[in-house]
Amino acid sequence: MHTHNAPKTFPLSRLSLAVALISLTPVVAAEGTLLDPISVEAQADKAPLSGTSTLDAKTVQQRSTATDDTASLLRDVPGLSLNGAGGVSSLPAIHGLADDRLRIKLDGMDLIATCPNHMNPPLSYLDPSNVGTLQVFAGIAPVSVGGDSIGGTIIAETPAPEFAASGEQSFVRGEVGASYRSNNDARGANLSATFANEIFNLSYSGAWSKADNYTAADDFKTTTATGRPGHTLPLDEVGSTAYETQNHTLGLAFKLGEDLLEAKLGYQDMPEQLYPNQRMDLLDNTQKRVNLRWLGAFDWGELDTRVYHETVEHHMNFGPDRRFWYGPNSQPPAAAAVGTACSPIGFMTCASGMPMVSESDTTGATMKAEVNISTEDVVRVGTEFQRYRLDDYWTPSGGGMWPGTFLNVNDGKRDRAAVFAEWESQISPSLLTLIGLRYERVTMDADAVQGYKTTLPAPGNQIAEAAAFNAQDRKQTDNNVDVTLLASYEFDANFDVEFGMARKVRSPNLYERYTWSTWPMPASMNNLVGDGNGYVGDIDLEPEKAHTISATFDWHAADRQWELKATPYYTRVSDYIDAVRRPGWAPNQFNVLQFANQSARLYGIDISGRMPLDNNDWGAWGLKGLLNYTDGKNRDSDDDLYNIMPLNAKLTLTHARGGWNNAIEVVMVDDKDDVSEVRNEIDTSGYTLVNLRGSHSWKQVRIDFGVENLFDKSYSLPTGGTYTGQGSTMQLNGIPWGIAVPGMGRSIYAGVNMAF
Ligand SMILES: [Cu+2]
Repeated sequence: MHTHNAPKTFPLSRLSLAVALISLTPVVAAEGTLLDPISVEAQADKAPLSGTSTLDAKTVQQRSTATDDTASLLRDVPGLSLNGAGGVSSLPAIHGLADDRLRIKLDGMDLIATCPNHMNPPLSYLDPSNVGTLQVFAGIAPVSVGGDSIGGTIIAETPAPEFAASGEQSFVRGEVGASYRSNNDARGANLSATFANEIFNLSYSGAWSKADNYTAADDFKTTTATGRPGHTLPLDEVGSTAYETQNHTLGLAFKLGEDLLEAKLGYQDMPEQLYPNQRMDLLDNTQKRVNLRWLGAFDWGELDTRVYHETVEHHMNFGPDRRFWYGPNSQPPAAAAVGTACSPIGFMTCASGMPMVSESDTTGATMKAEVNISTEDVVRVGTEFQRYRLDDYWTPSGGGMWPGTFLNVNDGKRDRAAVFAEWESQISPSLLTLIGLRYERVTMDADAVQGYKTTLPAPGNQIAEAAAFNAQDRKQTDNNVDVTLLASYEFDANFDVEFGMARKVRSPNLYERYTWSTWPMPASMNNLVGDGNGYVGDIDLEPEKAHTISATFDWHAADRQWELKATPYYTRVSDYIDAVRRPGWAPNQFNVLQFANQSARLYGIDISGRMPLDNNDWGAWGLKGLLNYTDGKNRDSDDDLYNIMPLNAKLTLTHARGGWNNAIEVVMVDDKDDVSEVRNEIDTSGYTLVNLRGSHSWKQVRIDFGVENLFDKSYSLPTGGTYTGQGSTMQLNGIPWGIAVPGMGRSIYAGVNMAF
């Protein structure tokens, strides 16, 4: 296989603190077999230093059958956890920092979630079956892969274009696959096809998936998991967790000597993604993107140039579980369409719906040069531009939400311009250093707003608050400077240390600065974290500034047959954007909160290791382990930070023999009792889950199967937010408070992939 792309365009393989690289596309190797991804092996010998960890690709391949949520493929990365959201949109958190605090790039594009609940984060546009590589900088991300973020970086790429080897014939290749998961009746199908000769590559990949609501474990029935007495959903069914989505990518690439010219078109049509921890459901998301790239090779190094454009149209309203709430034994009328007005009938109450629209337009350009100054020194310089426009508006419906259109963010503007330089130096055979500097200017603005009503009387003080917002100067310019210092030292063949320190800055997003209404109904529509509260923005928010120190201690066999890594870290964030109370705040209920700059600190440690156990007649046996601990505090209020994953560990027994790759996983999570008081975050109990995974590969076919949550253990998601998936969600406290989102009960999955 010829990949022009993978390791070459990613220059930091020699040094990068706590990098995990996952390569999970079942790429078709030259012989036409479904082998392990080539780039993992290529990466392994290019990653001699300790902090670079490469996940076992087979494990992750198996996982891609078990999920439609690409972020969940990262579950085994040390230091990473997932904040629950919709079924295909969970938000990765690295060392306690999530969402916009991380830099997440998809094929080099910095995509922005266009939704007041961030329902469409970057990884939701990538189907697991179309992932080429996923790279995680869990420690300190170099300035060349960071920017406008204070935590780690995730770099997701679709498969790199392949070309026929010199003198060889053109080829057509592809793969088709299907999967099924029992718990939520999730069905998926994927297809990819490539035609290529020596200089030209045309590729298509598409995937579709659909799932019903999932169910919690059996014994949840006795505790009324979903907390709505009389509701006709079975008591173990977790409301508002169904989804359906399809993603398509069309690629064209030309290999011109050592240069690569690439065009990728992406399209997503997501008709439905319901949300168990938001008050609204995604009822349509359409994304279109164009991405052009030129990768040029020169005597002095290489130049990577990219321009991209993306449009998103995002619609929310009530999905089926919110639209009606029932008396005993009632059923929803078949004819009731979402969005139409209706009135109470008998026991049944019917919500009139609330249409919400978010539209955005993103244009970006990046240029990055890697210059080989000498055999020991590499310099990377680059520049990035991004222009983002957002309209967020809610057309009239009933219940006080009329007669006009509510402008939540009106012509929001967020523009970034950045330059960076970094110098990587092999000072001695055992010492490698990297220093980087980045300057970024973020300019933001928004136009005047109005509520549903512009004449008195109007609910929620909307007229006065709109007037106050409109009277303010709304333009903001932030000048952000990032600095990173990294060093790696190889003590001997069995022990390496990497050390890093960084200053990183993130400007607020448009929802944090420009949402303006304290009326509980609109405020509760603006919620980026899934805790059920309402949020109000502040134009004068300052950018978050994080100072981090981190190290990785890496003990290993000379050939890495076994290894043990520990990464402790400490981050202090000034002007951390947290929430503070507003008048009327009370415990044990949902509240309207105000975004505010606070001081925060996070620290913790990740420990990971693996070792071979035995190689006998039954196959090769091994053990892998992972432990994560994070503690986060607001230093101003002494409150705990929201959505910090409690102490957790995972032990995996692995087995390989012939085409077989199998695993038994034990996932252990501690009680969550360090919770955010201001957000009335919910405690969750500890739990242990067991998963079984199996896989067999033949020459052209691979099957994956397994059981997740084998013992059907009932548990609540520690970072899944608050359950708001049913009922009268328009009233801030019209739904019961204090229920965490239940985790999925036992699920059996199976999938097949066939190469042609
Ligand atoms: Cu949304």
